[in-house]
Amino acid sequence: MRKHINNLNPLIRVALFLGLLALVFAGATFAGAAVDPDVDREAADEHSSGGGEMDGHAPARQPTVKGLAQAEDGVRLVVDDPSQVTESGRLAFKIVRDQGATVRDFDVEHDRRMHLIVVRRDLTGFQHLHPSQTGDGGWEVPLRLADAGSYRLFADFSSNGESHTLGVDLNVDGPFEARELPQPATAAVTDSGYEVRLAETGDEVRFTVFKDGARVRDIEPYLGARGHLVALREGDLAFLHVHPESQASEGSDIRFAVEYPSEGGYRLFLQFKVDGRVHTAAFTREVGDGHGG
Ligand SMILES: [Cu+2]
Repeated sequence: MRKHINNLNPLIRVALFLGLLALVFAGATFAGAAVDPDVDREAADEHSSGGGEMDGHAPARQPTVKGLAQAEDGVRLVVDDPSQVTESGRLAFKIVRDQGATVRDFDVEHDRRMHLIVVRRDLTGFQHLHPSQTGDGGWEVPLRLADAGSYRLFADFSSNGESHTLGVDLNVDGPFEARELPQPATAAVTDSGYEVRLAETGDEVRFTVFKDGARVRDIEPYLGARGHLVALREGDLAFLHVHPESQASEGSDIRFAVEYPSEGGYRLFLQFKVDGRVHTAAFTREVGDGHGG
C-alpha cells in the first residue's frame, strides 16, 4: 500500500473501475428487483439487520453448526501476534465488537467464562483450555502446539446472554504429515487407560466408562456436568451443538443430545473427570448410508 501513496494514477484507475462496477451492480440489482421484488427485499433486510436471524424470514430453528467463522453476530475473535505463539508458548487473544471495542463482560457457561478448544485440522491434538482474563479484557493461556500443521482454535463463550463459538486458524511451520481420521468405533481408550464405550439412540449419545474391565461409577462433575463433549465435522471442522443430558436413574452413564447436521465423518471428544483428573476419549462417527444420525 505504502508505495502507491506516492503514485496516484493507479489509485484513480482503481477508483474509476470500482465506480463502474458499482454502477453495473446497481443496474443488475435494479433489474433483479423488477423481476422478483421479494428476493431482493429479503437480501436487503439481511444486510440492514447485520446478518441476524431475527428478521422473521429465516426459520426459527437454531443453527446446527458453529465455529466456522472468525466473526459472527457482531463479535470477532482476534489473536494477538499469531506468529509468536509457537515461540512464546502462550496464546493471547481478545473478542472485539464490530466497532472495535474489546468485549469485557462474559457470562459463566459450563462453570467458566471462556472455553478454548484447539485441534489440528486433521482432528488430532485436541486440547480444551480455560484462558485467564487480562486487565484489558483480553484472554491469555499457555498453549503448546507440538507438531507442525494448521490448527483450528475455537473460542466458546457467552456475552450478554448470547452464546458464540468463533473459530480461527493458526499455523505451525515445519514438515507436516496429515493423519487419516481413525475408523469409526464405539469404544476408545484414554491416555490413562480408561475404556469408554459409546452407544447412540436417535439424538442421544451415551458414554460408559470402564477401568480394568470394571464399570467406573464415581465420575466427578466436570464443568458443571457429568462430562464435556465437543463434536467436530471432518472436512470443515464445523462445531456441533451438543447438550449434556441430566442424569436420571443410571448414574454411571454420561449422556448428550447430539444432532448431526449432515452426513459425513465426525470426531467426538468426550472429557470426563475421575480421581480429580480430566480424561479425554475420542471417537470417529460416520453418519449416513444408514449409519448413525
Ligand atoms: Cu471449557
